[in-house]
Amino acid sequence: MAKLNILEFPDPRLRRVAQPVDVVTDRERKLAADMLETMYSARGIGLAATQVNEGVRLLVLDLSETRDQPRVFINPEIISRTGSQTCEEGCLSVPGIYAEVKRAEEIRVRALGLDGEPFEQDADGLLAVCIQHEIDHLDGKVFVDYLSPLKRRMVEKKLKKQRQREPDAVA
Ligand code: GNR
Ligand code: NI
Repeated sequence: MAKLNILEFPDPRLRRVAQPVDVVTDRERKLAADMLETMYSARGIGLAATQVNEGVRLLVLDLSETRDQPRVFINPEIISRTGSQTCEEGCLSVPGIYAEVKRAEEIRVRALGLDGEPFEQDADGLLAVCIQHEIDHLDGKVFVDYLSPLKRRMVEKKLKKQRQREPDAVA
């Protein structure tokens, strides 16, 4: 396994729209393993391939306290959504920034597993938030896109200041 570099906002590569996986092969299994290692090392609860500069529709998650329940979604699609919830979100690509985002409360997701087999899963609460946040990454979106222009400018300023203080911070 290998730890991968995480792109940081406003890197334009975070804006690329990821392409569907055609056939699930060892390449996807290796990428998923490397992404999980990267996510655990950075103490995140999710990671999308876009964030590690891979243009495929693959995301990994682990919301367990014990950090031993990895989940992988390939070509994920939200097939239904109901209600709304507001959650304070963070993002490994926007370090040190937290802001409230409104999203669907309950979703049903269809995806392929690492075995290439399709499955469907219902999600609510933080799991639903995380899946929506990761699918946004695959579509080239970052959570700060939901903030007002003023708040987004404040985020960009804060990130610039942070980077001046620690110019070579590597995750
Ligand atoms: O680690 C993460 N925590 C988090 C908290 C609230 C809402 C969404 C997230 S996802 C984030 C990891 C990440 O950046 N995934 O893309
Ligand atoms: Ni993120």
